[in-house]
Amino acid sequence: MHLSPTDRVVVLTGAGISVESGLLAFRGNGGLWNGFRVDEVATPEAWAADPGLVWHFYSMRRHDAQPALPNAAHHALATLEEHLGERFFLVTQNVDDLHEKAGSLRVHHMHGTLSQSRCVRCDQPFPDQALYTNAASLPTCADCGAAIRPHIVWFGEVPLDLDRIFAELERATVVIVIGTSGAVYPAAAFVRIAHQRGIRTIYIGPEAPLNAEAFDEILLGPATEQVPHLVQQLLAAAPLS
Ligand code: BV8
Ligand code: ZN
Repeated sequence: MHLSPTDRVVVLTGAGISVESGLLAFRGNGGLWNGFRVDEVATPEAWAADPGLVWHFYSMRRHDAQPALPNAAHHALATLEEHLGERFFLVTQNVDDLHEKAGSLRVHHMHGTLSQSRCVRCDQPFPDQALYTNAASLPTCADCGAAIRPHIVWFGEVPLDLDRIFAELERATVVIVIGTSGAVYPAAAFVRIAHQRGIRTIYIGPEAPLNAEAFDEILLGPATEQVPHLVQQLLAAAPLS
């Protein structure tokens, strides 16, 4: 399929797009992160109970994400953004910065980012690549003294940018979902909104997601193969009519 000059594309990515860059996905390896169950360390309750453990978990992921390089799928999406401009909207569930490293300029991290922290009281995210692995010296806010936490949306917390995301889903003509199991809401519901609007919905990944019924097309395969191929098709010049 090729795009018309009025098509608007929304892309949602998940952990699967970063797998070929060496970053672990959430499921598939028993839902464990180096021995941690994500829903045990990625919740406000876990933070209240043991902030040292939570900072250890996120410091490990910061450490893994820093040297990681974007792959052909990230680059293909940066190319799509370049061609479509404001008719392209990228929202990611990922907290790594591989889309940015590939050159994507407008990346909406609905679940926050590893490369930022924020004071639990001042609530203003700031760039932070530090690793906090000593529970006895966790970071506190220079302005108010309260605890500094990862700028991550945990289970039970409200995702970021939802108003903008829903607005873009209402005016999209194509929704493409890449590398996400469809296990977590509200992200897993985005494709249903698109499907109910009767617009084109495409999934890319090695296996069908849990919300497979909402997709017109499921392109089975790894992101680095399927995404560049799909972007090439989308950008191919429309056949002379
Ligand atoms: C909220 C940051 C209220 C943390 C994350 C019961 C029923 C339904 C829902 C709920 C429920 N109980 C609680 C809820 C709500 C809960 C939820 O959905 N829980 C699930 C577990 C049941 N959701 C929340 O709490 C959310 N908040 O609901 O607030 C609200 C809602 C709306 C409006 C107002 C208020 C907040 C959830 C955010 C949690 N934070 N991330 C961190 O990163 O540490 S979630 C985390 O898991 C990811 O960000 C992602 O969103 C999610 C799923 O991960 P995926 O990206 O899908 O990765 P996964 O491993 O699952 O799948 C990988 C996929 O890649 C696979 O499909 C695989 O096939 C594919 N793949 C593998 N290799 C490749 C590949 N694809 C392509 N190429 C490859 N090479
Ligand atoms: Zn503060």
